[in-house]
Amino acid sequence: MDGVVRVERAGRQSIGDAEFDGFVKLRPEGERYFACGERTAGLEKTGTRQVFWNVDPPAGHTASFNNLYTSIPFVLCLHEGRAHGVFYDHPGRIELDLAKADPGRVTVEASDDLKVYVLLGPTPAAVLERYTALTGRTPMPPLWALGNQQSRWSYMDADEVRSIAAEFRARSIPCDVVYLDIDHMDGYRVFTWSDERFPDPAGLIASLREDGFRVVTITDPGVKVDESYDVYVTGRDGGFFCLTADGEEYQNVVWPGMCAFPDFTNPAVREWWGAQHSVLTDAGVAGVWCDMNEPAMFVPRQSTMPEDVVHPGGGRARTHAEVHNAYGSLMAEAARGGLARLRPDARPFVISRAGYAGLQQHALQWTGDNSSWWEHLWMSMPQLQNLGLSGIAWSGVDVGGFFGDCDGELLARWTEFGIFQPFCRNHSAMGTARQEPWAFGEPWESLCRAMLELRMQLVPYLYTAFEECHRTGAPILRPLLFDHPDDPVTYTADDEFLLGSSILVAPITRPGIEHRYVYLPAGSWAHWWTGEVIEGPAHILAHAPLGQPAVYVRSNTPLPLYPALQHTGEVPDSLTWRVFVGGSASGSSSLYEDAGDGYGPSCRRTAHVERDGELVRFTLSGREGSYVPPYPSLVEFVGHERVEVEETGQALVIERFMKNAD
Ligand code: MIG
Repeated sequence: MDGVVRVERAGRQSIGDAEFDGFVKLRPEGERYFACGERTAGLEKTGTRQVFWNVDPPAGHTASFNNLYTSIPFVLCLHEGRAHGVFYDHPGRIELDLAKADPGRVTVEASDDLKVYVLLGPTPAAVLERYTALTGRTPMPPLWALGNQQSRWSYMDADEVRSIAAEFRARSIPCDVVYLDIDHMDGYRVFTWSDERFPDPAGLIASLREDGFRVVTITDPGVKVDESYDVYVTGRDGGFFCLTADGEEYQNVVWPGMCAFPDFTNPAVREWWGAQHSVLTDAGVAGVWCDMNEPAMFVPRQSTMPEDVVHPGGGRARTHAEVHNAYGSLMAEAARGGLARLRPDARPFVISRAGYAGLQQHALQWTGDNSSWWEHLWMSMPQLQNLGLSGIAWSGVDVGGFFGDCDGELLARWTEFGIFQPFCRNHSAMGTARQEPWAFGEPWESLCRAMLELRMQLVPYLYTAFEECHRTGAPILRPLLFDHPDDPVTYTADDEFLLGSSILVAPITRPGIEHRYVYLPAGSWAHWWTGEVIEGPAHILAHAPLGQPAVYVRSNTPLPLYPALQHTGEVPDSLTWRVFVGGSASGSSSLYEDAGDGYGPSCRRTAHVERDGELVRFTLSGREGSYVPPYPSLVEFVGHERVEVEETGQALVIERFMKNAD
């Protein structure tokens, strides 16, 4: 593969900008490290030791926790503005010392099966393109997956689900998806429905669908040991479960009680597991949520599978120690394959908690059980940025926090952040305060509504960013350093981020304050709420009262926006290119559109703004590709400068021109 070089186990080698002595990477002074997958603490990982071993961490993980649910042993290295990546490929335990023990070295501990690859730069974008060429790209999501999503452990029965959905519509709060957690099942038996609580899942899901909702259900890997349960019996008879070192079926306790665990390393097991999803798709379930797939065990408390458990693998047996970190990805792969076979015309939607490098091919990742703490709102930013730098671009944290009690201000601020996540879902644990957008009354409900409306406006912009990611591996929510590797100030600016390359977001993550420091890198930045233009690089103090998060857009760069729909199934009456006018630089952006699901035709247009003194020239290219969206395009100019607008694009209708000339 072009630009991907395997490192030899022994001997001195230089590969692009990187120098190795065997698997020891020699560190030039000043080289800095990022990525490493799902982490706590800040963006930069220079001078740390990183452990790669998937666990279900105890509740309330803090910055002192190292490894969480997924393991992606990939490091983005930056030195003097040039980037390269190093991928340590082995699905067992890996530990990396990133110049902690010795500032001159990066060292690795792993089994003999380890392979090491260098991904050449020189830009972070080139590194990510190569890394995802090697480990796989994020598939295109169905458009509905970009909408707002609502979950709770658990909405207990069909009536509660109906009433939650009805509240969203009655209160005009956008929502596309409702989740069913483990209580939809019969005694937590995976691929079953509770007769009492969900007597008619197909009827329920069909009526929600008429209101524009999709339903996603949870699945866990543990299969209840029960002679009268088909999934268990067929799994056992097929030899599909993991074994003890003595060759017995390996069993442990999870939600259903004593369980057996599928050996997802075996392709036949993945196929069998995938086929079980018909119980869900027959009822109209739109996607699946793979939980507990580290895998998590209850005995001993919060443990994982013992290392000597055997994965027969359909011929090539391996110990659990050898494949541990891959278990979650393999479960997600089985789910995705099942959905793709059961519904070949629909894009599969799979969420996973656990996984290994390459998980992005199979599923999006949510970051598991965070807490309703301001600290965890803060942590979400570096966490998602490092995931994005590690190939996992489709990601999100539980909005409002999972454990503990949220409150109105925390939910409002979390939603101000959450709408900029590639995956935007509010989820919370049993026994905690309810945190649906209306749970805390006013003004919080209106603040959440306004933010979710903004999310819906951003859908065309986000969808285009997803398509770029799908094609090139570029993260959607990305650190500033991804676009500005020449500017070392961006290396530490981890409490703000870019969404695509045109929008910068700097959330407030403390209660009671409405100002914060923001770093704007090179370029000309317009404030979303006032249109005021600031030339970067600049350190500024932003005023961000509730309802007006600090959001900046590259000026003269057209942003494609929808009206604020209630769900993505509504057909917008138009698409608007909003241009924040300011500065002299020109700007371009593209728009990707298709039917929003399936694998049919698509189209792309490019919008371009040029400045010529007071003149603003907007041009819109014709469509490349045969998809024709069912709505016209408009252009809207926002700004404080005195400008003249020249109309040159053919398909262009200028509807609004907000000129604030005085
Ligand atoms: O042991 O299914 O991270 O999102 O709500 C807890 C119940 C199991 C953990 C998941 C969480 C989910 C919960 N699950």
